[in-house]
Amino acid sequence: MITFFNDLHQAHAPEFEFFRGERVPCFETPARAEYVKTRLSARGHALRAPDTDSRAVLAKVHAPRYLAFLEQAWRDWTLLEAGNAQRQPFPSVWPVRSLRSDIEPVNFIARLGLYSMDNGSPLAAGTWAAAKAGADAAASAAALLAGGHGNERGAFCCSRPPGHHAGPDFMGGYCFLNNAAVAAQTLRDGGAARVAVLDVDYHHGNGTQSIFYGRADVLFVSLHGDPLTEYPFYLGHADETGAGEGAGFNLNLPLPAGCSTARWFEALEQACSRIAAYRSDALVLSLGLDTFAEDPISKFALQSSDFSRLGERLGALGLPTVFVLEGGYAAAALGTNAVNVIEGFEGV
Ligand code: SP5
Ligand code: ZN
Repeated sequence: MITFFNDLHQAHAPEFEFFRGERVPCFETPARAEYVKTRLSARGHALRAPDTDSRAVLAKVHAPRYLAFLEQAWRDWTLLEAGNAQRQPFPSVWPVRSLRSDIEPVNFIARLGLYSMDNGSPLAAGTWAAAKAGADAAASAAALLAGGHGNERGAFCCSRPPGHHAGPDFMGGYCFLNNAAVAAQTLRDGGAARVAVLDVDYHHGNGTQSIFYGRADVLFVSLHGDPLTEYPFYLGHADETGAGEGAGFNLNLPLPAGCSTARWFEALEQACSRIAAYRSDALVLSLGLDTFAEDPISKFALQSSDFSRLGERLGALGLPTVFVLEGGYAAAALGTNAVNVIEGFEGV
């Protein structure tokens, strides 16, 4: 499968995140994408540099003031104080209920809080460059399929940081730019009347859901750990079905942490039925691999062979499909698991 990959992902390499009040090494590391790249090459899949600028599409799925903040964030941070180049900024205050989010403060940390859902999205010098290259990779994969030339039925965006927690105007959960939303919007702009997004990451794709919640032209379907106990906690319940024109075009299938793989595949079947009934022209798969049994931060039990089965089931939908890498923190297993999905899809 043609894969879009950009070395610029390595520029996003923050050192620390917070866990139980302690600074710990980041789970979301550059090695993740490198393991996937290595396995793709070993299996003979073509790697291409992104060839589509996502800027115009980004403006359709994210708020201008958020994009402006993110692009300049590291520069603003380091201009504050010389020592900041060696320090990671973290938000410490957020405009929750009854506080105003319409006025952007001047203070950097206050702006960072305004544009964050958590303190779990560490920024580094190359965050914008990496995230923008990833969005370009998502746009490139979607443009390849939207063109309808050639015989490609699938395309893979192998990028990081991930994207599905990033909402219209905020970062969160290691995510900055919503690559799946970029892919879906690119497919729409390329002529697909209806696009389905299926999110199989362990964590609910709150950002993608929010971006498309009021729209009928993009169906969002997600299977994930129940938000009552699992991140992102504040979205992802079964009663979230869409709003306004988007009513009926959002389907959440929360599953208990620790549930069996059989139960996971039953939910996948429900997801696929809904997608088939929607009769979309294309599919975007938010491919989180943190459903793997050995994932260090998640609690589902999929084995490497189950990722082949996932790919086979997606292939049976018969839709042009853009695969977008999301989470997955058992880094050394990501290559095998990602390639199993795409080869299952291709019927290899
Ligand atoms: C893209 C993606 O998968 N983002 C996930 C962000 C999760 N951040 C919160 C992690 C909370 C982890 N709790 C760990 C328990 C480990 N024993
Ligand atoms: Zn995840």
